[in-house]
Amino acid sequence: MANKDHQYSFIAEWYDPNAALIRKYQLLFYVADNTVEMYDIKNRRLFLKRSKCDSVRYEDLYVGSTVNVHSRKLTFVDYADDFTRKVLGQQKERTLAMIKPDAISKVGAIFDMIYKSNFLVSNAKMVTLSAAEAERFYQEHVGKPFFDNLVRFITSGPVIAIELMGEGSIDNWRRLLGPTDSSMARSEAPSSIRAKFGTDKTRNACHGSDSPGSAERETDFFFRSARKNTAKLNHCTCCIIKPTAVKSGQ
Ligand code: 3AN
Repeated sequence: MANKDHQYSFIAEWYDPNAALIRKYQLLFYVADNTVEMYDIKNRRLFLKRSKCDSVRYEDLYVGSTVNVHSRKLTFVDYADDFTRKVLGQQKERTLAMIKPDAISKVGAIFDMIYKSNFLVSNAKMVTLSAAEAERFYQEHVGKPFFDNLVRFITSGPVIAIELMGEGSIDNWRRLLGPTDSSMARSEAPSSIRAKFGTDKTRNACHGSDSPGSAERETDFFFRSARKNTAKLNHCTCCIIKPTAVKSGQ
């Protein structure tokens, strides 16, 4: 929960369309009175005097978030101090959830479970992995007897990679997933995702990072690396869920 005495500090970027360049600011958010203050980093001067800004909320404070400050769309690209990094890094822990090819038709039910468990979805995309990418993603399993089968399965259709955020998100998502073996999940954790939508140890509906290190590697793999988007679908159209609907958890 947000502590009322805290102030959080971010490096924020704004694309200035007139100058056609990106301007960098330090943005401070004061929880006590929901005020914002900004400094122009290049010119080392106050840019925005501390003032009320209802469009920035505690929930919006994470790296990657986009906020509106007096009609200027700013993106937080990094924490600006160690306190913010430590406190928000913990409260807004990230993990990678991945809906596997066998559960793609259950995407609606899975997102419902995600929202009911109070995770925030900070990134999501559908992709079809190549064999080389799948081998890289599952590098810790290279050489295991189930490896070839796992790569064949995970590349057999599209997957949906989802970055989840929230305190304890790595452990909480794995608890919601249930045991690796879907039959064991049905006996030990009957309301888990794998119990409901999995078939066996390989076709087990969803993946979850198992440690902070894996979470960083796996979320970077899908969302912060140069990999191309490769969703291969026929007869499709584009639907955009607008920011207000996402922010209100719809
Ligand atoms: P989890 O996904 O529960 O963390 P890991 O990381 O041990 O499990 O394994 C990654 C994936 O490899 C699993 N989700 C599953 O699809 C597959 N896998 C793991 N162990 C086996 C096994 N013994 N037989 C078949 N597939 C397995």
